[in-house]
Amino acid sequence: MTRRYYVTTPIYYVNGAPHIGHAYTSVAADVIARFKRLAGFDVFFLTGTDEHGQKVEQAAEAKGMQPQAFADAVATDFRDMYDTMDISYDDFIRTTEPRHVQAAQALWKKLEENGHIYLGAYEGWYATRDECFYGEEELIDGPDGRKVAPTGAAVEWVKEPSYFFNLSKFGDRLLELYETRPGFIEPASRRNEVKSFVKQGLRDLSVSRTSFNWGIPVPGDPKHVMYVWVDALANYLSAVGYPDETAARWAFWPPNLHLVGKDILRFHAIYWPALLMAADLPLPERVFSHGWWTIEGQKMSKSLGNVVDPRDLVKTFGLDAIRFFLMREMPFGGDSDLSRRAIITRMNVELANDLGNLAQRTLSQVARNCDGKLPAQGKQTDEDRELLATASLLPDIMHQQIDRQALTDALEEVWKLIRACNSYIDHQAPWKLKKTDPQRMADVLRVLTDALRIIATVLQPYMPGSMDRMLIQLGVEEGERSTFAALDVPLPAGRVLPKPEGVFPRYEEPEAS
Ligand code: ME8
Repeated sequence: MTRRYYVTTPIYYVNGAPHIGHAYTSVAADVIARFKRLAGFDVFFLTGTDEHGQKVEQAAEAKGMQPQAFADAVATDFRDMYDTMDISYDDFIRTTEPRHVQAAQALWKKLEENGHIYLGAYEGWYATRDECFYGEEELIDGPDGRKVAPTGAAVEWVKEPSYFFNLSKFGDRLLELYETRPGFIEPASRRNEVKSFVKQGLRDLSVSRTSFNWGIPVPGDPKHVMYVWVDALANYLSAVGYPDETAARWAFWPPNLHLVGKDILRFHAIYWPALLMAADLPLPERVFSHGWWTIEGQKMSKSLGNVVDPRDLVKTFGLDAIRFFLMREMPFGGDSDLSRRAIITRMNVELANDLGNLAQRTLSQVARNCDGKLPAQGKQTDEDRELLATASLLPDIMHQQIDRQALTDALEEVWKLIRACNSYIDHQAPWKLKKTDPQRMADVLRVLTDALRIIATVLQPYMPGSMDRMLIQLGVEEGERSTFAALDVPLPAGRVLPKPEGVFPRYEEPEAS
């Protein structure tokens, strides 16, 4: 039986251009999706755009555009960013698509049928920037003394007829969920925040709005549009064919992983499972919330003018350097800072020096001293065996880390091996063996090319383009690198390798003029 894996990113608001925060979550999900594919899973990787709601409507208005035309333009820009970042998504869902509108309405009807929706009136605070209702007690003092949301977003007092979802009835079931399936929310520190929020008691959730109409009409009462978060969360269902449980993709339900930023954990760890329980649907396996990027020490914001477009970074530093930096710099789950200096350091130390030089030294010696042909696997010393044993364990160790979303630890594991290979090459000094013991030289170079093959194979999810180039130089053909299982078959000796070329050049700062 094929094992399935369903991973999602948030669907991003189309109120503005894509930035590095969006790219980050998507690259992380991409690494996971690519890794699971290599491990032989049938993967469904979903991403997309969140196009309804007041925030998008206002952004369109500010540009003097109709919301749909505006959403079309920004969604296209997101896809362009995804192409640049080489994100291997299987589906890109837009909440204005008919398939999504139908699914969201079907979910609504199911909730209604099950007696979880009632008509009332909402009176309270709303932050359009967060598209979130806040209780009075959650508000804090803003810089000008006015009350603002805990996120700093402006709030307004809203009073309008509204449908409600009886969320308050789900508190105990949610707490039971967190107790019985601790892995449902990761990391643990955030699980505790969610638990204490739920323990304080949940209010019913306002799930429709009447003061604007850029949204999905409530079935049977089109004066109301669905609250944008109920609409948005339903995307995870619509993309797999809900409510048609005979749809081929329905086999992927429930998702194995919702990857989100910490800003939207509440929606995914509280509202979402409650809505699914209310609709009698199986729950996702896990919600993982990662940390926050600041830019050169500052919060990224339009008003500070420091919003980073990942495409600009790619132009300067190259795609894989940026993908690597994003995954390496931020301990997955923690917060981190994006700075030019830090990118250059990672590129020069870890990519150019550690990995790039290892490959270059090994391959240039094969080219020069082995006639450009892959040496045969020879007689192995204890040192050889130790290095190769560490290498062959790598895919499994990393797989366990990837399943815990420990994407940074998994990289660290590879770098341990890269450093071990560098010590090995220094210690064995194959360039000296050339004269004294050419057979041993060939054996050493073969140990290194075998270790490098594993290194480059497991790094493909992080840096697909560069690892492709490295694997080609190592003489590894496509079918020999598309699954971890292929690693069990040694490459034939004597294979002619292409001329080696550096994969990771050092980054030199352009001279200041
Ligand atoms: O919240 N650092 O969309 P959104 C790290 N439409 N990640 C960041 C980031 C930063 N500085 N800034 C943004 C929404 N992100 C809803 C989601 S899902 C059913 C609906 C990433 O456009 C992070 O993943 O505001 C965060 O959760 C997401 O972008 C918010 O994107």
